[in-house]
Amino acid sequence: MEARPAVDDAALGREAWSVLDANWTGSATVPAPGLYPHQWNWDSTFVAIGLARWDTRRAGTELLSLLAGQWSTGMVPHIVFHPSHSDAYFPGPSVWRSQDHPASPNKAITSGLTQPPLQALALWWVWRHAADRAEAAALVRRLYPMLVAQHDYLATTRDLGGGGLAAIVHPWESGMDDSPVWDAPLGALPAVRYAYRGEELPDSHQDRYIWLALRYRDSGYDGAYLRDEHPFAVEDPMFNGIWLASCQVLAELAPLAGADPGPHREAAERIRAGVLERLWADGVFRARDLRSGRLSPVCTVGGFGPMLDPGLSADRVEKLVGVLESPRFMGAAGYPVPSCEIRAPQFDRSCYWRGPSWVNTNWLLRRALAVHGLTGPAGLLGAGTLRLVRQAGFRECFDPFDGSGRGSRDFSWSAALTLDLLADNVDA
Ligand code: 9WN
Repeated sequence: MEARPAVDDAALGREAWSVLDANWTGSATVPAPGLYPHQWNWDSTFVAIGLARWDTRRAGTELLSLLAGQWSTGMVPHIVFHPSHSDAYFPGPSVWRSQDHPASPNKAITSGLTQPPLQALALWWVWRHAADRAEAAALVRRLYPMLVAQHDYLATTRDLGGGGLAAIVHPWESGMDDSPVWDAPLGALPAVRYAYRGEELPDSHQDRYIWLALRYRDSGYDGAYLRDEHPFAVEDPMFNGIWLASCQVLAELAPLAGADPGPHREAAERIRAGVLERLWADGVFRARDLRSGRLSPVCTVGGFGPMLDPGLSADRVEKLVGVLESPRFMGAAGYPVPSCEIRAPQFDRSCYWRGPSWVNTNWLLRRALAVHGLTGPAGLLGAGTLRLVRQAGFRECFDPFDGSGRGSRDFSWSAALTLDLLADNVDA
């Protein structure tokens, strides 16, 4: 464990603000200095959640700048590029070539993939916690039609399995890039080589990531190609759990925008039926590979995503909480919540989404517990997360056994969500 002086809440909050200020471009917060110099979809959205109680205007600017990258199909891209750093991250604009696509926005350069649709939940969080109610209501009116378009895109173009769920077409769309859940679908791809930064690398997941992105780009980011030919299509429980929760809060926000909440409630019911019918197996939710028809054998933090649904039945919640608190996850770790079940052969305590704990998934699980009235476990999860950042700093992720920091330093969502957790309010 890295030595770091323990800090009190006020000092921790000040440190969080200084990270967010250093990573602020004037219209968005980049995930971390150096490694990630652009605006990422769910990173920015977690930042807006963290800012919600403290700065309505800046939270709104964060969401608006992300949605300035929205395509006319409704797709909200996973990266909005910062024009002056275009070569600083690979794959950059020259790989995605968004400007060549008629549906991409004129004023933003973006990737061609999306990430979990968390924006409606963030908007609701801002609206719910805003000190300035009028400003928040104006933000809701402005963003609502964009979020409706995003949800329509998922319901039409991404329901590749025909069961009411959205499929991701690349591991990057999950936000959990190297999760062992993608090992089987990636392993089923043909052996591919891509000269990464001029070097000929052995066949690796990185080659496959780029190969998949290029195939989709070369189809013209075409929906029919995704349905009929694209070799990676997975129904992920976290992506769909976030979508379900976003539909539910859009129903609450709709009247503020003068719209009918009914279609959002119906969408939530369809997704709930889909996750129960297609993703539930052996007491947890598992990702479904649409190309092989198989459910993932590995149980990961993503499997708790549908617990964000307040309508999930008490018996399923009880089973999920049993798994979460068991030695498969929190019961055998010193810190919450390992990203992969500890007993799985693929578990690796130090490798990104294959074992380490992350502040954003902890926040989502804390919220999931809170919506089911489980304030005790939710409070423990929040406190364990604060212990991580107090001891190791605002790192990208953390060793779940000893709490030491991994990946980037000064990571924005770790700082922003700390601000939310410091409010010490287990909120449903
Ligand atoms: C690819 C920015 C992003 C996060 C993801 C995380 C990582 C990118 C990468 O960084 O993904 O999108 O280069 O590996 O896995 O969750 O949004 O922080």
